[in-house]
Amino acid sequence: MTQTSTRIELPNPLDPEETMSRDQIESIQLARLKETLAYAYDRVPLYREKYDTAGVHPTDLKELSDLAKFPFTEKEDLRKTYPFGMFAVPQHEVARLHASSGTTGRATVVGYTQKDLDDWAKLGARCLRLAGVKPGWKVHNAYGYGLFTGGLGAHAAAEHLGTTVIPMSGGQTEKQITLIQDFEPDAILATPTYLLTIGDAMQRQGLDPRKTSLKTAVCGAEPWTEEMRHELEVMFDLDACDIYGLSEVMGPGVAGESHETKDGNHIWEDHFRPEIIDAFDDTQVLGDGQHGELVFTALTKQALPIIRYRTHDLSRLLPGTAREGHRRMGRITGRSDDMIILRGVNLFPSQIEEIALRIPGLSPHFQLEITRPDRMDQLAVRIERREDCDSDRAIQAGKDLAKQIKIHVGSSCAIEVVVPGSLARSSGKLRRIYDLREK
Ligand code: DLL
Repeated sequence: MTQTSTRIELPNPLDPEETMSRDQIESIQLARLKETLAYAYDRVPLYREKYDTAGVHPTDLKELSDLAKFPFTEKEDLRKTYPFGMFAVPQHEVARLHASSGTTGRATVVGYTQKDLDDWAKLGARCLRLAGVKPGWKVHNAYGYGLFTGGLGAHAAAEHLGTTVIPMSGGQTEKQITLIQDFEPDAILATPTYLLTIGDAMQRQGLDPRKTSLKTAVCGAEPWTEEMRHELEVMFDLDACDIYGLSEVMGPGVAGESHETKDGNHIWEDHFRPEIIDAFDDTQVLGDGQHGELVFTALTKQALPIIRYRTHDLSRLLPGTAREGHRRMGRITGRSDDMIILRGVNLFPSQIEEIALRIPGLSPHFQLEITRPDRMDQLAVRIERREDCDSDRAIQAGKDLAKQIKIHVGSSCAIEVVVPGSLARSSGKLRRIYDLREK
């Protein structure tokens, strides 16, 4: 059977909450916050203990700013109560579990009631719609399926929007390429570094990623820069938009970016109340526009209420644009626990990505290695040259990179420009930092 090429424009209405004014959203937030605090206090012993110890009670919340009186929740709280100690509903009401493996310590387990799953799908769909994905499109989902929230979270979002989902999952790059060519998807959902891996593998096979059917990519789950957006957009000739989320707060879809404005993720504030705190002095809640650590309170979650969760993601809050009532978050510069402190200078992998991609001849494939010979921290940047850059030009590009890092970050480092294809490729969230210092 041959397919007709004419596409029917399917209805694609916004949720009414998407167009609410700031005042309307804040009044919803206040009502939901009151309910959430009381709900968590009544049902989760850890919240009750924390609030009793701090001398606060849910009824102390009279206005939104009173939220600052309540203690934070940390990943450690979920670990201490592993696996289900922070759940607020009996197990038979939990429709699904996810978990993050975490690099250290125990996994953190998160749970969802059916209503939580429905809300998650709805919010994820809002993100995809905002990114330009349309009902009726074919969507290739290359986020990993399984305990990671990326695969199933993005899957439900795409279904909710009314697309045809191709549940490819992460990895098996050759197969990804075959499916992209044979099924001709309109959009792809993948981490930015994995999309890069796919494009790179296509080029090595002599295929032109610009000739695929892909029009839109929705990328998230790891920090990426405007320079990387440009790289991916040129590589595939598509629009690449951001999507943000984290398991403890929900999963992908807490916030999403508009393909029209491409100016950062809008947080769905009818379901989440964000705050920015000073990452080094957590008693300070910062104003909009100021840089600090993102903290989220989920306003509607049943199975795992989460109040003032410290994300350790560094960003800032900005006024809404494409969805005026919902604030945006500035691009995440990094995680406070991913920050390399190099001889007193703070450095994030995203800064290296930004600088390197402005230097002709250097590719986005790089790793950072930190060592401590003679009790002095040393940073080495290992980066691949591009195919069209010969080794002489690569030497100069390496020197340029060292110079730019010195100027913009303030630290000196060793640069090794290596041949294309020699560094490990991403199949999901890419590990950039190799810290070889003895702990
Ligand atoms: O990564 C959820 C997700 C899946 C988001 C797919 C987007 C797309 P976790 O595994 O719990 O959940 O990791 C959450 O990933 O705290 C950030 O540090 C990072 N992160 C997620 N999205 C972005 C993004 C998923 N757009 C952690 N930009 C978060 C930068 C991101 N970092």
